[in-house]
Amino acid sequence: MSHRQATAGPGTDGPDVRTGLDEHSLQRAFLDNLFYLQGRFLELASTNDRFKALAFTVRDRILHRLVATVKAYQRHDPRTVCYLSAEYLPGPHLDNNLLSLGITEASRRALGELGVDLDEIVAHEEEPGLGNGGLGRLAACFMDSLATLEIPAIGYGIRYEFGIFTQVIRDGWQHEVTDTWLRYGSPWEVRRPNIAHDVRIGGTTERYHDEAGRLRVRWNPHEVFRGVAIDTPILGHGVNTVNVLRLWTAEAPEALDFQAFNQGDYYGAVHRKVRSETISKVLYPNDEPEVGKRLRLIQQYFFVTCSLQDMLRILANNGRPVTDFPEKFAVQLNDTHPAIAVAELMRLLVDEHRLAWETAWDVVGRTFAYTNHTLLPEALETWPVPLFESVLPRHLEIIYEINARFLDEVRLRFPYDNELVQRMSLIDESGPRYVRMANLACVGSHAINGVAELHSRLVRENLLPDFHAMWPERFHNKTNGVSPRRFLMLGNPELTALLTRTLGEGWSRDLGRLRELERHADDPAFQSEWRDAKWARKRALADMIRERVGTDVDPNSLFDVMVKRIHEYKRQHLKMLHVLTLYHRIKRDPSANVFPRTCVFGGKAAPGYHMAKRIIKLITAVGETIDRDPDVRGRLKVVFVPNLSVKVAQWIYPAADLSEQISTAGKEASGTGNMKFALNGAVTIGTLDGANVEIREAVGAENFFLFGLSTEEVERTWVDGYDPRTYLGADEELRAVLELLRGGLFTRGDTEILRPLIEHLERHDTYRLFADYASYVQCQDAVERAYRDADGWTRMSILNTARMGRFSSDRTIREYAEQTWNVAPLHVELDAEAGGRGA
Ligand code: NBG
Repeated sequence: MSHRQATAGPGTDGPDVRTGLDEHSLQRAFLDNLFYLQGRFLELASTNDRFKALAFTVRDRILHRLVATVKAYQRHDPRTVCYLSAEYLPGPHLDNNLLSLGITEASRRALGELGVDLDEIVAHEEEPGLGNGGLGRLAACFMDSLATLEIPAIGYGIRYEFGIFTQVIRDGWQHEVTDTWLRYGSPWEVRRPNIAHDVRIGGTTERYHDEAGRLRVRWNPHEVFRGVAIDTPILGHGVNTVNVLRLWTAEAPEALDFQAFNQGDYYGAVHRKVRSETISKVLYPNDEPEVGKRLRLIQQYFFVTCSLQDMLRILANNGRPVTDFPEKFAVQLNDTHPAIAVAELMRLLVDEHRLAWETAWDVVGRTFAYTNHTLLPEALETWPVPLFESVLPRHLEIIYEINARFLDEVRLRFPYDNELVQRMSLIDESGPRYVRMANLACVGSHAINGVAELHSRLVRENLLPDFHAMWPERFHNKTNGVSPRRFLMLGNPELTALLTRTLGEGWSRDLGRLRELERHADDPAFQSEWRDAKWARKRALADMIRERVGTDVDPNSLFDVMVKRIHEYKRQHLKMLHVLTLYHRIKRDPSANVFPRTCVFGGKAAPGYHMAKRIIKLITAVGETIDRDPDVRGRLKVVFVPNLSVKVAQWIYPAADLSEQISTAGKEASGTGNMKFALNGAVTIGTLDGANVEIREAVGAENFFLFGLSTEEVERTWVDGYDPRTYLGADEELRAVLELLRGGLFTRGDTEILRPLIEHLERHDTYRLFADYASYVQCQDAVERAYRDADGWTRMSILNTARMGRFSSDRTIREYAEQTWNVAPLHVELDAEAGGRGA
């Protein structure tokens, strides 16, 4: 096939219409797509029509590079990273793809001539909310960095039809509305009906002897359905590499329908189809106990088996034996959600490819690496054995066999320790029996990592000490990072322009270059440009808040921001205790000199997490009361921005002066929002938790507001005993704040609404808010003093950005590539003949 055929479609008069990056080609392509793909012309086109026409224009250019990439991968057959993740939060694709292709301004001009506003089109895109928070967004940043670093990779996951719910605030409370990201279809997806794999569920197993007389196991499933691949291309920034995000959607196999149809069971066939499709229907919100969620286990197995079968297919296509699996693929388990992969690969290799157990186990051990993302005991996945057996009977047998061999090894190494054997067992037998997914992941992986220095140490010392004692060489740290393309360039055009003027082009791919900013930290002219950039973003956020929340915020006030999932360990309510302290000071003395502050909150609560929902109510209730209070209005403001998403967050990070990272020490594995804020020049107030520790080291203690107990001090409160009332007794301001809350002032006299929150704090205070309160308030007073000195604050802001280069996800991915995956970049050239001009 000639390249011309491949690049010039019908109705076009040259290859450039589909591949050209100049203004003219883009304009032609946009109009062509409007006309031939949607049957629309400009005057009648809706915003959605225009969005699609531009998206397809961009997609052509990306598919052009995808083809070049796949050809290169076929020619070189490189070792490939397979990232297994139940969640991805890529954000809207259009803006990022325009940026990666370097055609944002050309597109703006091309559309502008037609009277079409690029920003309006970009704002129209609905993002795939296929994740809960940090873990899913990290996976998306990793996909961005893998492509940008030209590393061959596939991101595997689930194409949920309904992603994370849409949050609406009604009467101050969170309500959940189903997500509709597919309402108009997604222009980025490429459906691959020929890439489909069978998925079996339930049933029984049976022993038999094969032709050679060897004992084998057959799985007779109760149900079979199918996973079909839907690819989303992920283009690297400024390179030609396009990797794919391959998400599986569940379908009924045609064969089954057909059989039922022949037997006259038409409705049965339809029901089976509907049941199959429910598997990839909806994303589970986290923070709720997993136990009993049969569908969730099926989802995990579903995407894992499809992905592993897909890797085996690729291996076979390349003419390589199954034993080459670990040479071809480095498979990363993003938390324990895909940990069933350890047993599934054993099943595929032993039962289907007929490898000997030992050979298969060697393949498995060289293939997988596991990342832990949480220390919260309630978030560690376990499955009740009866449930597990009913869904995956063969896997339970395999897990028993892995366990028997593994525990033999443990007994040999530590012969006198029976309790150790019980702790390390893949099966928890202390009460009702559970399968422990973290233990399975550890046993089946050659590398195990945490996501920040502190977290990795706590994983070694507190979470998995027995595994660390057994295999210290497997444990390591990979501190998280974030994509500077997504979280600096896209969200913060003014700062981006200033950085490019100062540093030259290309800094986002070599983020260490931000350090050169240090030279300008005290330069008044540069400081003034820096403040202008921040001001522009604060004004833009103020506009967004006016539009979405219907309230006015003053860009001259200190923007004090906390956006992340709502969780008690993250302590949004500690921030509220500070807000109430300021409120109390103003009420007590209306002439008190409090610097005007706008406290911006955002984040979703899991639908079943009632305390988190009450925290949202607390925030909105205080916000409303303040707005009604002439003493306080204009000096203190609390806003809750609904429905935090990647898209919304892109407006928020760049506008922040102060970043709130105030979790109880030892609870936040890493945090990545902390990095996004600091990269955009916000100064952090935070505890010594997660990656805060490393951020503080990087930016310098004098440019970071530290408060609160350390992890060790928090641990000591659990050993020595902790009584929140001691703190209450000793702190007059805290007492006053609690009285304010109790009195019903913020809930129009209703004293029941906030009671569970208050009572929990006074009786238990699991997350040690009272212990950290005084230190937090003092620290906030120091923040206020610092903020009054505009030059000093600007200097801190500049130094924060300047020293955040290490928190690019490019750095994280380089570390994984070199230390865990052993993969190398593969440069992709664009075929000149095919009409492309490489970026
Ligand atoms: C989250 C942690 C964050 C961390 C992200 C990404 C889960 C299970 N964990 O602290 O809470 O930044 O993972 O590593 O979502």
